[in-house]
Amino acid sequence: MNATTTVKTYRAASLAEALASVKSELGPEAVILSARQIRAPSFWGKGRACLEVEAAPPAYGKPVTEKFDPTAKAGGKGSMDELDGLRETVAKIREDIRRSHFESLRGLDTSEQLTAQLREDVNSVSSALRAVLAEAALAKTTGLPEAQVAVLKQLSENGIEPSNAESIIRSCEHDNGDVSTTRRAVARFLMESIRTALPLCSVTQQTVAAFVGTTGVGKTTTIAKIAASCLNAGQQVGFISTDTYRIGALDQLRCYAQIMDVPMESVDGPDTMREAIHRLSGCKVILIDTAGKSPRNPNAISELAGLLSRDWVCEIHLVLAAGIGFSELRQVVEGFGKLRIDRLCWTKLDEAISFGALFNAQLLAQAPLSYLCAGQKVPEDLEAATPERITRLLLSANRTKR
Ligand SMILES: Nc1nc2c(ncn2[C@@H]2O[C@H](COP(=O)(O)OP(=O)(O)OP(=O)(O)O)[C@@H](O)[C@H]2O)c(=O)[nH]1
Ligand SMILES: [Mg+2]
Repeated sequence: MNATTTVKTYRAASLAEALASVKSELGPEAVILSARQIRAPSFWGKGRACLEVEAAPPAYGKPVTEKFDPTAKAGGKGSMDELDGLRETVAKIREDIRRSHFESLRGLDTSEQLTAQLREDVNSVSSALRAVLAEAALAKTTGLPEAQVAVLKQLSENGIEPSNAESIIRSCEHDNGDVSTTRRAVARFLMESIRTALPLCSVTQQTVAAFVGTTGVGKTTTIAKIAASCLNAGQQVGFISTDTYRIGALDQLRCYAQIMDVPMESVDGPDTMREAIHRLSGCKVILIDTAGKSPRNPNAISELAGLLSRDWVCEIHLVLAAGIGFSELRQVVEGFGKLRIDRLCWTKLDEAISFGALFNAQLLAQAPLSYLCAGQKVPEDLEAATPERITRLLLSANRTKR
């Protein structure tokens, strides 16, 4: 063991042994300053591996409070009290950290374990600190009270665009309550502002619904799920596919049509569309599947608009995957907006880590939500959107934080 003025260095074969020496010499309140694995110097060369722990008596590093007179500068009694309060808090945090580390480090025998434990502790402290700083920054920029800032932060973390999240908080009736009171107020507000559409299985007149969106979002799969729900409700269903040039696309829908015994037509232009709808006139619900399009291709969208003439098509559902980011969402809503979107149909909720897009899209597209799909299984993974379910999703924690 080497001793300097206050800090002492202990070397031992294991951490437990080193800590025992620290405790017996400096007492149970000793402060552990560092611990590392070294090779003890030896006459024969590198020497054997051992642990080196630096420790100090409990008073080490404490501020010299007695001689410090803050009133000598500025602030008077108030700031002195504040400083005392701060000092107490810092001392308490340091004591908490020391205690928890002394106990948790006692059981660790190798420097790898020690390093891993310390890294974990540092990570958790720094993420807690980052969260506090983010809330403090939000409180400063918005001027909102603490409870509202906490809920605002949660809405933003769940993907609701920050300015939308702030509008939600400001639009709610608050009585400056705690976080749970604020959450309830936000939930009430969301329930009132989220608009959902009647599911197709409950339509009373013939309805022709087209499903549009980018490639691979789940249009065809969702159509099959909706068809099954309509058949279950006793509705006659028909399919129309406009995806005639892509290899396999027709077969995918045809396969569902055969399994469910649903009539299917394929069309390649406005004239054949009219004839197909006419041939399916016995069906209460006609579901049109379209090929995935890029919102940045205005020609493709115009072609689609020509095919989905409002003379025949009653509802256009924009199919969106729940994990979509805000800037992409804006592009998609803008691009497909030329078709005049009537409904927003959501897929891949099972893959999304946050659900704010559901709210952002409603604002951007000014259209109600129709369906929510959370899986690949046909027909099970489909539910009609309701304000209650969407509110619960919006107020749930971001999945990376669960
Ligand atoms: N995880 C998950 N996968 C889904 C969901 N809906 C559809 N899929 C899957 O997404 C993939 C694409 O689905 P499709 O229905 O072919 O998508 P599409 O929009 O018709 O694709 P294109 O016609 O090529 O534009 C398939 O593997 C589906 O099983 C969902 O809710 N969750
Ligand atoms: Mg498809």
